[in-house]
Amino acid sequence: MSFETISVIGLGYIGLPTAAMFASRKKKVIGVDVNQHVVDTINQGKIHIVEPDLDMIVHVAVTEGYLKAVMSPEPADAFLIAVPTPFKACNEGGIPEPDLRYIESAAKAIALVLKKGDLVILESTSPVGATEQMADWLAKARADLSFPQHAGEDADINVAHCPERVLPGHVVRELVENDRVIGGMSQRCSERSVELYKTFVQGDCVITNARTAEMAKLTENSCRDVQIAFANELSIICDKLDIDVWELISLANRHPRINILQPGPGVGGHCIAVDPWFIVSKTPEQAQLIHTARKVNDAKPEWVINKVKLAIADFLQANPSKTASEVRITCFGLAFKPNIDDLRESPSLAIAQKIAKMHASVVNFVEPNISELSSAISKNAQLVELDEATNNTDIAVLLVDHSEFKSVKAFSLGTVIVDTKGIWK
Ligand code: SAJ
Repeated sequence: MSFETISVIGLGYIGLPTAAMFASRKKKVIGVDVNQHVVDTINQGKIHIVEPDLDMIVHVAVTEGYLKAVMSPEPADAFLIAVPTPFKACNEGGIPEPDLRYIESAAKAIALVLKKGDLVILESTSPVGATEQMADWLAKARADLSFPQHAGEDADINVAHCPERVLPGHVVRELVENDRVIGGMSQRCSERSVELYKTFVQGDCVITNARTAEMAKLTENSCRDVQIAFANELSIICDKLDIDVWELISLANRHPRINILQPGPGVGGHCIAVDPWFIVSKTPEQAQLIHTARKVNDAKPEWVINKVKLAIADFLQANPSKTASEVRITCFGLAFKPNIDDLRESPSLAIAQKIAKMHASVVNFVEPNISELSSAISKNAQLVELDEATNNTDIAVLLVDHSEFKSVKAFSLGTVIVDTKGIWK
């Protein structure tokens, strides 16, 4: 049976591009989101997130009638769940547990409209066992239908985990080109999922089971987290030993089997700093290295703040006529990585805010990808243009390697630079 109507639950950074890709292949797509503003924006043919090329695809999909957004699920042949899986708050130093409440409410909402033959795919990054848990929620809500955990290949409803793996900023291309891991709860679940994704995916769709698919996604992001932690630890060691870490890494990377990542102010975003905890919380005894990497990366912002404190002390020593409140500080970059406007879970933003909080006068923030600071961010801080900032600062704190910053040639004499990305060294 082919998929005439496809529903995507959660129209965020993954759900909306995925919905748009199906719609661009002339499938009827019903996007579902609990946020009225998101639904209205999409139905006007616009988007509420920043992602290159997505605005155009959504505009065409909506105006041609292939994509519409609604607030509660309607019947469809396939449902893709792309809702957030944050972790629950925990005490400092504790191990955060994943919070599956959005998956649970999505499952309960689609259960109402499920019919025999439908396919349900969990795309949200999830701890091992979440797909089985979701299938149990569905089964509880619909005793009249059979599910793969009980009926296997003969189930009325097929269920799979197919994790998204696209890089923000390159989502449209990566959705089409990346390989997909397809973790069905039965062989038939996997085969039906492959059939669905082949609507637009040009990469390979590789079949496995749901638990392995869940772990594959967590493994990818944990691997990156561990590698970044290695680079961050190196940067701290090199600082102590008075060695330029960026030169060191570029030398080591000349070895044919070495590829060290880049240090920075910490690890941000909603994936790499989150997903490893899903492994650690499930297997705390076994996941020693992954846990340590998380701690190393989470500790980096505090290390940067200490560097800024030392820079202020150095500046005051060199300028004894000045008081602390006269020191002009500028933080360059607030986003969680270069050339995007996304400030969520950004170590750079956290550092900049902490500096503003501890400083006795207003701190300048430069972030070329946003036009204003929200009131929550602007406490003791103001957004300034790059040119204005470089000429009027005593302490320059480089937090993100945005392209605009790479062309900065020089600061006034005496400016103390704290460069977390190695572009102004
Ligand atoms: N970072 C460094 N040094 C580096 C590379 C990155 O400090 O050498 C930092 C970045 O500045 C940022 C954080 O790590 O703060 C994460 O950035 P990222 O570009 O590594 O990854 P994300 O979070 O944008 O996207 C990741 C991707 N996963 C992998 O590359 C394994 C993407 O493919 C996933 O789909 C995405 O997580 C996700 O949604 O899980």
